[in-house]
Amino acid sequence: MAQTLFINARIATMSDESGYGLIDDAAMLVDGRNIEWVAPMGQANLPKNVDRIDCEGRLMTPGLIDCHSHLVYGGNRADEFELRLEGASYEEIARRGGGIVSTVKATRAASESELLAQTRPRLEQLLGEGVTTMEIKSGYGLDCESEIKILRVARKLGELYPLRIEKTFLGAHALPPEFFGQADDYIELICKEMLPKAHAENLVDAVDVFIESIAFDLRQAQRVFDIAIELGLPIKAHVEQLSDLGGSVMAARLGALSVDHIEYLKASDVPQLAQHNTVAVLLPGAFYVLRETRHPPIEALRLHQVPIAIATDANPGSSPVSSLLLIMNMACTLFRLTPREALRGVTINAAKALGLDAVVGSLQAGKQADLVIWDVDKPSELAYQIGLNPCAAVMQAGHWRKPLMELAA
Ligand code: DI6
Ligand code: FE
Repeated sequence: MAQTLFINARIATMSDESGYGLIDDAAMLVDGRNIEWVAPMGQANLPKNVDRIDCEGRLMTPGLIDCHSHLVYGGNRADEFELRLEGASYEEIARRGGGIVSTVKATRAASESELLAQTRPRLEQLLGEGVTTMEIKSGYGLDCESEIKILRVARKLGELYPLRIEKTFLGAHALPPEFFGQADDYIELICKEMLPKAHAENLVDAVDVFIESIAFDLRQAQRVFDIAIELGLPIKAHVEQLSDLGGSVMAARLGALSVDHIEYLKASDVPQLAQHNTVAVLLPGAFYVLRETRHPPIEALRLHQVPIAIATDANPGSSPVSSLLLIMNMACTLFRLTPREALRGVTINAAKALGLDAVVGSLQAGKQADLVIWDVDKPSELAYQIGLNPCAAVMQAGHWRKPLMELAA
């Protein structure tokens, strides 16, 4: 099996409890798909006759992980963006058939190959920034066939590009127009047909529900989660984004991998996340676009040592964002996360939010060799710069995705 030896790297291993796990002058051996060892240069026994990459002091981090996205959708909402800035309200736009319903229409109308073509540029942007694992949700189809179409496109992207895609079923994202006034009937359809069918096609790695006054209530969410748990699928939830319905506590008690958004989560409910090992996923892109002013309970999350992840929430309405580096900056500037928390949020804690932390998210022996080499000296530079992409090389599962020709010793 091919071996690659990295030397003279500053490695943010992200393998300790709360820091960067920084080794200033490090070597690392990759054997096949996995990391064999990581060690300070002075203590390493450097093998001969292997591919040797001199990082010349550059920073190496784990491959980045975007643990919450709605990347696959049809059309865009630029017109709505323009209308809103010209004074139209969200309700007016919705009445004119805009908003989420317009994305559902465009997504239903698009063929699988059209959806794929429309998603590629967004994914390629993320790949260019060193993303090696990506979660993609359904939720703009809202009927059996269209939800399955989105999940097939997500799977296809994972076959076409060298990255890992985690597929999340979010049939309970919004009420489709044809079910107006019949939310319980739509939930019934999800439980009886949509989710079981998608699962039978092996298209579901996790199940998500949007719990909110404009989406689904606790009782409806519980029905979907009951089926997910019956099928052995992990759950997660969009919760406390616009109001506090108690969705975070409910999802955590059911063992949710993550609760996402949580601007309206009460600090007094945070211990329940800690108790159930649930990750808090913060989405500063949606906070920014919606000009939200209420902050997630960051101090309480820190106090109770709840792992914090951050993600793009890439979607055409509230977060038309295809840059995880920008999200790191936003998390620091808008939520006052530290650069260290931001990097943990797109590596080890994002891996936890996907239940993949035994495999990816940090650079340590036995984990998959997903890594990025950056043209920077210090990890804080990744969150600090806006609009600069210092990604110099990417390896995924031991294969060069973006090779380091110029760095080869
Ligand atoms: N929360 C959001 O902000 C988006 N979905 C969700 O669950 C909005 C989706 C859209 O406007 O298209
Ligand atoms: Fe979302």
